[in-house]
Amino acid sequence: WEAASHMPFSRARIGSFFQERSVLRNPFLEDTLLRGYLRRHLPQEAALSDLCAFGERVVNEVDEWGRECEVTPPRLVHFDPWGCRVDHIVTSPAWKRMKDLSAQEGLVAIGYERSFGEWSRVYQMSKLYIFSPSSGLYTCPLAMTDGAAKVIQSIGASWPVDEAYSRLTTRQPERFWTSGQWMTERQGGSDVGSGTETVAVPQSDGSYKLHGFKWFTSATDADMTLTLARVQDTTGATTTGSRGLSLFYAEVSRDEGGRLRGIEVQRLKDKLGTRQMPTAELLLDGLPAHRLSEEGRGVASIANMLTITRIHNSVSAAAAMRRVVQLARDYATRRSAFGKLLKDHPLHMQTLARMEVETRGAFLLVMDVCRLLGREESGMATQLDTHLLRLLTPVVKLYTGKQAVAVVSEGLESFGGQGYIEDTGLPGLLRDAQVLSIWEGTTNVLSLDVLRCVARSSGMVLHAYFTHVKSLLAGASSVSSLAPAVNTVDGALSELQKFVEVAATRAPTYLELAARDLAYSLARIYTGALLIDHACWKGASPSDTYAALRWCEQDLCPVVTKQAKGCYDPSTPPLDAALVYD
Ligand code: UCC
Ligand code: FAD
Repeated sequence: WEAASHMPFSRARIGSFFQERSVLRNPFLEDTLLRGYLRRHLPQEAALSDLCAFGERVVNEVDEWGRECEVTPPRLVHFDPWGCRVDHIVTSPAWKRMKDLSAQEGLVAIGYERSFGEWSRVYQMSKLYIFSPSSGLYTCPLAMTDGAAKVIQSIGASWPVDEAYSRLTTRQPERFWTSGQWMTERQGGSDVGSGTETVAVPQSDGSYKLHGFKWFTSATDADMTLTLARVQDTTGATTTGSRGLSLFYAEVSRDEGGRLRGIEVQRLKDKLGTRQMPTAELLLDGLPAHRLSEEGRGVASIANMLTITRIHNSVSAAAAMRRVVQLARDYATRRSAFGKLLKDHPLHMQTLARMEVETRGAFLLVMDVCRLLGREESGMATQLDTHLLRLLTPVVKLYTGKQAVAVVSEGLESFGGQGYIEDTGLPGLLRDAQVLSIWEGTTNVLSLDVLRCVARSSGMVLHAYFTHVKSLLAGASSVSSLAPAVNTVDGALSELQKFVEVAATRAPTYLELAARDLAYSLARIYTGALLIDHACWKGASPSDTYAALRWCEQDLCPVVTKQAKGCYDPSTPPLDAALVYD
């Protein structure tokens, strides 16, 4: 026994070294760029102190609830003990607390109260940005709730959706409703025009009953939903394609027997991530509904919802990057390897600095789109703002969705093996990031949306883009420390402009092949200009300049690089196919 007590390892002893964990601190105070951006654009004390207090709440209260949502995922109870079909989606107490918190904190309401005028959306999204990585994915129902409120507001919040609008945008927890967004069916989530089989049968009172099968419905514990269906005529016929789709509003309610009215929950999805949140397959069997759009205008009418949810998606993407960087840089002050702390290894710092640059770029791009949304909603938007908002919404969603996966993955690696261990909470960040490029439009589908809006505006959205980037650069022309970045962005912009002129004369397949690289080029150039612009602000720090310079070291205009290599020539599609199926 005497000898064993001096042994560092024995049955009762597992060694004296235990690694200190990384500590989450107030995400508002820890984020210099967020605070700088707000000091520049929204310096009102009321907003800043609310964000700071909310940051404390996130650390001290909410983060633990988010964890609880992750480890207590929802489950589906099909039958009650007596065999009656009930289809109860049982969620954790923490998930329910998130709903109350969301109302109290005004996470949707702020966007509609507009207390900060054109900056109200920036304020709201800053709050969601602080909340998102700790929210147990509650940001998903909030995104759809915000999107539904936006659709209702745009068509007019009168009967039958007046009550819904007031509930979606309230701060009173007991009145607060969330909304679903049921678009995807088995045949198509991207191509909803061809994929939607759900039919709407007109009722004598002017309402409808929906019959169909919705293949993915997230946060299915929602109180209401917006959805798409085809109106049947008196012979039972419907119009095919997108032109046959109309937009419907339905409440999720139960009859006296406790059964869902017109809905059966087929099953909950078994998902890679987003496990905190129920995602269900739903059979609609006579779901009572009201048509909100003109017949055949369903896709165009739900587009407002898509804009909002895509912006929320981008906020969550930037927030995931920020969270992993925040934790990784803290960890680097606690973990030693090869005789010194990780923070003192230049190569490790270079890795974290690259993540930081990506995160800063994503943040500024996201916030700029929120700024544009706020301007549009407060009646301040110029034609240029409106064009930019339309163009940049798919761009920011697709770019940040992809970058979130890359940055979060790198972030996990910076914890070594611990980054792979479930109960650190880190793997969940990566699993949840992976969905950001899939739902709300995949990367390719959104790249094609960029082409769609360019074509439908006869190039006006691109004109707005070029004009705005040039104006951002003009403000930096006399700042010598930024000259390399300004020159690079300026050069890339000219190349892009030439590409657009040439591409306009080519066959549609040419543009289709270039779509993703075009979207990336739009994202990188615009973000470069935003980083430069932010670095010119009088309150900026040398790190802001450094971030802009580093961002501009990458290929800012991949569409031109690839074009020069013949990547979009008519010969490539058959070669691509032959390669894939070799
Ligand atoms: O995934 C989902 C929910 C996930 C959970 C929520 C997470 C939120 C974030 C949380 C963060 C943690 S819901 C399912 C989402 N599904 C999609 O996003 C569908 C993806 N597919 C597309 O976006 C396609 O491009 C379609 C469905 C829009 C294509 O449909 P069409 O019918 O072929 O499109 P058309 O014919 O080109 O356009 C029809 C009309 C046109 O208007 P008009 O007729 O006036 O010319 C278009 O200009 O719709 C208009 N339109 C748009 N308008 C189409 N897309 C847009 C747009 N993005 N903005 C404005
Ligand atoms: P597909 O459309 O079959 O796409 C397959 C692949 O083909 C993709 O890579 C896509 O980019 C590519 N592709 C498709 N068309 C083209 C093209 N023209 N050119 C080039 N490439 C193309 N939906 C809802 O409606 N409501 C929800 O609440 C909801 N929640 C979800 C939750 C989760 C966790 C997930 C994973 C999905 C959810 N979805 C929801 C569905 C989601 O929106 C769709 O999965 C998504 O839009 C893609 O549709 P799809 O699955 O049919 O893929």
